[in-house]
Amino acid sequence: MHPTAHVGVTGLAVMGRNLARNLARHGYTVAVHNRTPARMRALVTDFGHEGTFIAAESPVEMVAALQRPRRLIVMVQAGQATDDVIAEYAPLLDPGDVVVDGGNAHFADTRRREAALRERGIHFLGTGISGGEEGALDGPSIMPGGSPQAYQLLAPVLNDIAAVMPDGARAVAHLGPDGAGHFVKMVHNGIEYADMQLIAEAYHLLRHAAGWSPARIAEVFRRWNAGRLNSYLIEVTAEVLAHYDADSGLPFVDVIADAAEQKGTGRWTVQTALDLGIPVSGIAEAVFARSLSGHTALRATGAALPGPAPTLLGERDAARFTDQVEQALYASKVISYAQGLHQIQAASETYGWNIDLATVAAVWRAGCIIRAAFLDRVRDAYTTDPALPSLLADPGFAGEVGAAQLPWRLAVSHAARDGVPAPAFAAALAYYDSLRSPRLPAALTQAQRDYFGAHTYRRTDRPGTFHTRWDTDRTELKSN
Ligand code: NBP
Repeated sequence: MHPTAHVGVTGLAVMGRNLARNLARHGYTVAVHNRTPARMRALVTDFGHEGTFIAAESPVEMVAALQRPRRLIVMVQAGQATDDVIAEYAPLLDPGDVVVDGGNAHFADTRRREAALRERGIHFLGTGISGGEEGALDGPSIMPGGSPQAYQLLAPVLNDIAAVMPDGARAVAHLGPDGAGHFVKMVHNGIEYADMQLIAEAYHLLRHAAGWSPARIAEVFRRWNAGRLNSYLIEVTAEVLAHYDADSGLPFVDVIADAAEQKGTGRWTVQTALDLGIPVSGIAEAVFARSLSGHTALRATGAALPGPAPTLLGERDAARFTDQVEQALYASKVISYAQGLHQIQAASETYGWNIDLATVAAVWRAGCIIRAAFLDRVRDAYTTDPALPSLLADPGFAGEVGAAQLPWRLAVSHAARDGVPAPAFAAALAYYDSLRSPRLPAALTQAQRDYFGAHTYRRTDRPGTFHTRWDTDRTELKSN
């Protein structure tokens, strides 16, 4: 086999197949391989007319087909499958070749794989790809992490196939070394969970409070989509809510079982945030809400628990409430981005990645699931001050969230009063109030810890670490 392929793609399920087609449509000669060859053959048969594919029946054929330095994109299931594929290819590759893992790998795995391949002189680019199968075909948001040399080898290719951003730039940028790209993609997914949960809570509140049909609420989302909430997820929500089930004639959302599933990246975001000590309560509530929804037996038991009698708002009050919900949704969305970006900032410091948050916000503006108009402003905030300690430290966002606080509080209190669960709205508001509180009850918590565990405490009036002998009321200075 002549080495004529510019790039190879192995793993041709929905993502790999569409990414290979995207590459071929951009004029690249693409060598394609899949463990089960039928998938590879189907791709060449069905889409061969879209560009130049080289059918590789084995990893050996794949490697032989690639121009040097070889560029191999792995698009298989995250976890063991990715390790298996790397183990299969690594002995066949040469120093200077580059392996791109485009799957949803855990960033710790990416760090491990990058280090192992570096030992052999092989570059490794751990690359988050967002946008689902449609994005993979038409232009995803691409979040690569690896050495600058590895990125340089792939940059022109990734640039060609990435989504086009509103200002004409491409939704791809080198985010940092080893696990940086997959970490950013993981947090992207965590924010996606929060975004979706907040939207779901807004819908649920409107349905309960106003008694409106899903189709009428779809109109509200359409209107919101023309304003500051403009985003792919709000657009999708309007489409879904306006959709009727062809069989039953019922609103589509009413015939779907209310048990949400998850693949794991949201959970990883929360687990990692716990390890880093970063509060991502909005994202965590979204993950927990999905989990709780799936506990069918538990929910059946809970169905008998008492709650308040629901109240239905009249038209004028419902219109006012809709505005409150919009404000609550926007403010809570800003909080979940603030939390996610804080997590990226913390990981960047821990792992020495030097991630630029303006660049992160920029590559999320197109192609990916959380693409939203307001990301232009998030990018601008971090361009103005790359060391911004929080999105809420930006005067523009602080002003908007502050202006939304009263309606936000009214929406959350309405939910509590009427017994409609709105955990992500409430968590976001509690985070906001915690940030602005001059004193938190953590002082009491620390005193309790010292009481039962001699865990010591610091004082507000003098330096040092202290322990109080609570039986004798004697305070000891433990360290300065
Ligand atoms: P899947 O995640 O469903 O993986 C299926 C692919 O992995 C098939 O090509 C399969 O080969 C291959 N594979 C497996 Br499973 N075990 C293997 C092994 N031991 N050796 C070689 N190949 C193996 O595919 P996907 O949904 O296209 O996603 C691909 C990657 O992209 C995943 O990491 C996913 O997390 C990520 N991702 C997916 C989406 C999405 O919307 N689906 C979005 C963003 C990122 P076979 O055909 O022989 O079984």
